[in-house]
Amino acid sequence: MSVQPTREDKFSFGLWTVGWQARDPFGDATRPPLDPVEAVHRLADLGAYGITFHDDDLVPFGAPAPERDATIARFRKALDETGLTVPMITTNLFTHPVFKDGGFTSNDRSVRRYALRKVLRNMDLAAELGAETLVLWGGREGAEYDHAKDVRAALDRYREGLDLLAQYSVDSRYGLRFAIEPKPNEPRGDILLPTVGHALAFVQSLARPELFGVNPEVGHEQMANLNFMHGIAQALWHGKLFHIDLNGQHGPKFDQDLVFGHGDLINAFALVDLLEFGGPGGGRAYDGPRHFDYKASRTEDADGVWASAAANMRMYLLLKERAAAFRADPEVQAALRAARVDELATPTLGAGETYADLLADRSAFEDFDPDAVGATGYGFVALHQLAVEHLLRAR
Ligand code: GLT
Ligand code: MN
Ligand code: MN
Repeated sequence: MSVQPTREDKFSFGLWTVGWQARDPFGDATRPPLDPVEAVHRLADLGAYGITFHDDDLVPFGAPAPERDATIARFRKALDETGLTVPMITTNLFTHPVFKDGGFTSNDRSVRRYALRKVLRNMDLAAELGAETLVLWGGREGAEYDHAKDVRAALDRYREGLDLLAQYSVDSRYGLRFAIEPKPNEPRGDILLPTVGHALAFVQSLARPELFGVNPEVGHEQMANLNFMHGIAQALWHGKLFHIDLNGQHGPKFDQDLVFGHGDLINAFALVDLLEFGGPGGGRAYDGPRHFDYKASRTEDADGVWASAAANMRMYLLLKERAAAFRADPEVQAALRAARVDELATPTLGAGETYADLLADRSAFEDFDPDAVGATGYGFVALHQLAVEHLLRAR
C-alpha cells in the first residue's frame, strides 16, 4: 500500500488551515498572508483532491462586488488548471465584531437577519463552485453567562435559521447538504450544540432532517473528553456522517488543531480502521472527503506549513496501511473471535421470538449460570495489545 496521496484518497484542506498566519490571543502573526491561488497549486501538487473555505477566507469581508467577482474568477481558474475540487464551503459568522453574540442566535434580531443573508449569499457561491456540503460551525453561538442567553429561545432561532437555509437550497435546486460542526467551548464559554450527540438530537427537530448531518472534528470531541471514534460510529449508525474534520488534540484543553494523529494516536488508528474498513464487506464506511482542519503550528515557517500539510495525509495513509495489516493478521482474527466481537452482530432474540418465548426459555434464566459466565474473561487486552503492536510496526 502506497503512502503517496492520490485523488482517490479524497484528502481536502481548509484554506484557513494552511493559510493561517498564526495570530493567537497572545501574539502576532508569524507568517505572511497566503494567496489562495498558491494554496490551490501547492495542495494539488501534494496530492489533495479538494480545497474548502469560508466566504471571508477567499474574499475579504466587505470587499466591493467587482473585487469579489475578480477574486472568485482567479480562484476558479486555479481550480480548473489543477483539477482540484471544492467539496465543501462554510460561512464565517464569527470574526467580525457584529457576530460577537453569535449569528443565528444573537440576541440582536438585526444581526440574525444579517447572518442569514450572509449564509444565503454563500450558498449561491457553493452552488456556483459545485460544492455538495455546507458546514455550519457555530463557534459564536453560545454564552459566557447563564442569564445572558435563553437557551430554548436560541434553539428556536437556530432551527428557524437552518430551516430557512434548507428551503432556499431546495427552491434553488442547489441540492446542498448541511453539516453541523459541534464544539464544546472556545471562543464562547459554552457553545450551543456542544457535541456530536447534541447536534444529532437537534437535527431531528428540523423541518427537513434528511438534509442535515454532522461534521465532527477530532479535537472538538476530545476537548470534551469524549471518544471520537465512538462519536463517528454513532453518526454513521444514524446515517449522519456528512463530513469530517481530522486533526490532533491532547485531551481537554484549548483547541490545538494539531496534525492528524499527532494527538491521540491509538484512537486515530481505530478511526481510520473504521472509516476505511468498517463498511459492508470490509470496505469504506464513509465515502466523503477526508478533510484536514489543522493549523500549521505558530512555530513553523512557509516550508513548515507545507511539510505539516503533507504530514496529515501521510499520517492517514500510514494508519490505513497499519489497519490493513492488523485486519489481515490471522492472530488478530483469532483474537477478535476469542473476544467475541462478531457475536454482537447476532440479534439478542431469535427470528420472530417474542417476550413470551424468552420468558419460556429456561436456558436464558432458570438454567443460566451467571457465576460461570461472569467468571469467564473476554480477552480484550490481548486484542488491544495486538492492535498497538501493529501500530508500532512490531508485527
Ligand atoms: C474555525 C473552527 C473550525 C471550523 C471552521 C469552519 S472555522 O477555524 O475552529 O473547527 O471547522 O467554520
Ligand atoms: Mn478545532
Ligand atoms: Mn473544524
